[in-house]
Amino acid sequence: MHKAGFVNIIGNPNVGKSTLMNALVGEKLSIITSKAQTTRHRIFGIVNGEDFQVVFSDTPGVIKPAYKLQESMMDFVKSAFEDADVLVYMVEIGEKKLKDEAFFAKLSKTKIPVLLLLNKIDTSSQEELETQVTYWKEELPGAEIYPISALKNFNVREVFERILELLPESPAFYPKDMITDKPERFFVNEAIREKILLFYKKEIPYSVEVETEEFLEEEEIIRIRSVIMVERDSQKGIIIGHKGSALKKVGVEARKDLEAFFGKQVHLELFVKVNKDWRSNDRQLRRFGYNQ
Ligand code: GDP
Ligand code: K
Ligand code: MG
Repeated sequence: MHKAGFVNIIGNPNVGKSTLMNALVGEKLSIITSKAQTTRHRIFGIVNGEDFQVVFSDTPGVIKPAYKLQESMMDFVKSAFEDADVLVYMVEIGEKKLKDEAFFAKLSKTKIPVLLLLNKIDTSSQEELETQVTYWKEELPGAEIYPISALKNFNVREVFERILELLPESPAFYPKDMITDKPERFFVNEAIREKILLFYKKEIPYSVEVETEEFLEEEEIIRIRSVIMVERDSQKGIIIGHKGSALKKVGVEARKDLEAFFGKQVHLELFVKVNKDWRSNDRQLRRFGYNQ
């Protein structure tokens, strides 16, 4: 018997959804930072076995959209609700229910099995954990609760085993050597965006999009040219930094990650361009893959 299906990971920003997906897949598919809105797209992470294929979806955290980019981020979350065989609803220890009431109501009513993962238990006491489990049992009586630590890989295997039990009998949906739906350039863009999230303050990371114009794989080396798009001239200066030092740091650190990810030497060239108000422009958003 062969099992296959879709498992969608949803929850508030920063609870550890991307950390969990990477742990399950065993690859750094999703970028991770301590900032909300690190994940902007819906990303598949596929775990293949001889008699199973589990297609995990990492999604952006649930927020109330303030501009068009965030609206399409929330469309990714909505669609994650509809096509799942299992829903993984992640909360972190200490957190109360979703800020979006409508979303939470939908979660309470769904016919899809829900696994409620209580994450970051490495940071809590036994007493606090027990209080939280009691709380969530009352809030979401239909869900199965698993205390986990995605970061320390605690109880992740158990969750995976339970998911396998819940999956329907089905042939595989994707080739068995496929681990993601995203092309190579997507991971280049994301590696660069992760460094921008890490190294720059305030609104800078939220005003940035990255586009890879060239990805040339040669025998010994991959040659990459990417453009960092900002909304205003002042932001361009900040990204570049004094004598280019800030941009250089982004390049060096992103290159290290990409060499590990592709298992090959990487040459990375970065440019900065101003693309006015791209976050509010439908045509630009489509170009960057946000409108489905
Ligand atoms: P997402 O926004 O839900 O995708 O969350 P991320 O996976 O990006 O993680 C947000 C932050 O929480 C990062 O700093 C992670 O390192 C941290 N984090 C994730 N899982 C755990 C965990 O199990 N324990 C602890 N202590 N931190 C975690
Ligand atoms: K995050
Ligand atoms: Mg994420």
